[in-house]
Amino acid sequence: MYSSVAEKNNTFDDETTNNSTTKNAFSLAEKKYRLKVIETIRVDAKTGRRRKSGKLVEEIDVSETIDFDECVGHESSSAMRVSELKEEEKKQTFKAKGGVEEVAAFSRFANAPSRERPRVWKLLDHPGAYYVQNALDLREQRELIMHCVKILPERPNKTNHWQRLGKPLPADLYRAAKAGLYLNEEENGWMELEKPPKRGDGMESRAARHLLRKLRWATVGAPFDWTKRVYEEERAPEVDERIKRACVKTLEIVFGKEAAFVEKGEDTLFDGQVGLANFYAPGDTLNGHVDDAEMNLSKPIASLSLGLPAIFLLGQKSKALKPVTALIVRSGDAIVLSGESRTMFHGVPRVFSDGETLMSSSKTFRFPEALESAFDDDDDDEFLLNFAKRTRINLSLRDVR
Ligand SMILES: O=C(O)CCC(=O)C(=O)O
Repeated sequence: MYSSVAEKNNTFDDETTNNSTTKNAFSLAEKKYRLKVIETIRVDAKTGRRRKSGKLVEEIDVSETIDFDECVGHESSSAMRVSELKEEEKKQTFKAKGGVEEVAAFSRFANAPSRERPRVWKLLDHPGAYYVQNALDLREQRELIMHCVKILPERPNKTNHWQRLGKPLPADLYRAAKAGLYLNEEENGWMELEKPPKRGDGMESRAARHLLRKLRWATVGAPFDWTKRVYEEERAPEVDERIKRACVKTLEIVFGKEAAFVEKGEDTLFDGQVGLANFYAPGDTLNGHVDDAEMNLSKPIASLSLGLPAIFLLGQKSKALKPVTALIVRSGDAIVLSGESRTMFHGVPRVFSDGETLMSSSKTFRFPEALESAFDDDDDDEFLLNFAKRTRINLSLRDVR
């Protein structure tokens, strides 16, 4: 039930000290928010036999998560809106990065309705980490979703399917899924079936629609070798301009348009040569890990959320350490990890389905209605929207040099 969208070699659930294994702060937080499905049992009155009668989703307590949609206008204990910081704090925050540019970056969005304007939150317990609300407008979100679903599963980008099959899927997974085609493994192509497949004949798992639903990750730019934990730079295709623009825009919102990311005395601009798209179905998880395979850890990571809402956990440099902050991440928002936070543990213990309600907090999580209306009425957009409403996509871009 709980599949890991991207298997990270550096993930482990417990930390062992003095021969005793103790649950650490990060694993406990993951456990708290994971989807737990309880099987309900019915006892047959006549025979006394116990039968599985259904499934229930256990409620989780989200009272300790930070939901930025509820933070507007007041401070939360561990997050602070950058534009609301006092002047003195602002100077400290942007010491090497130039508060002036930050203000300029905001002024570019001054004409947008306030609900759609980007807002930057500084995560006080994780130095260098920022949450950017409304980093992407609706048009950008739709375009990126379209790119992730139609283009990223294609060669030369690596995917979980390529890794599992030892070779790439035939071209045009999206078109094949839309047309209801099936994988013909012998000819490495797509084929039509005259009759719908029978249950258990193995063909269901070869349906292009099934394969699209089971897409879990795709590389952006240079593919990552999960075994050796290195980027295969010699095979590097260019990062798509749309993805690069969206990530650079996010970094500009946080650090300012002209900002050089001054770390360790070097002036270096973000280049964003490699990235990853993660695709999550509701209930999928990404285990806690640190993104430490890049050569240059002084550069920030921009990480964009699209589609379904989720819980993102940000811990410390060891899984044992507190605090671990739980954020509700929504479509169009972004997380920036820079400085100290760049090597802090993070993960995704929960992705919500569209319309999922938590009775205890009277909260309903949704695929955003406004985003739905950014899709057209034609066949193509309808298919895409249908997929997007059942998926969370995370797009991240980083520097390896
Ligand atoms: O899905 C997310 O928000 C986090 C993704 C992530 O941590 C990663 O790809 O390394």
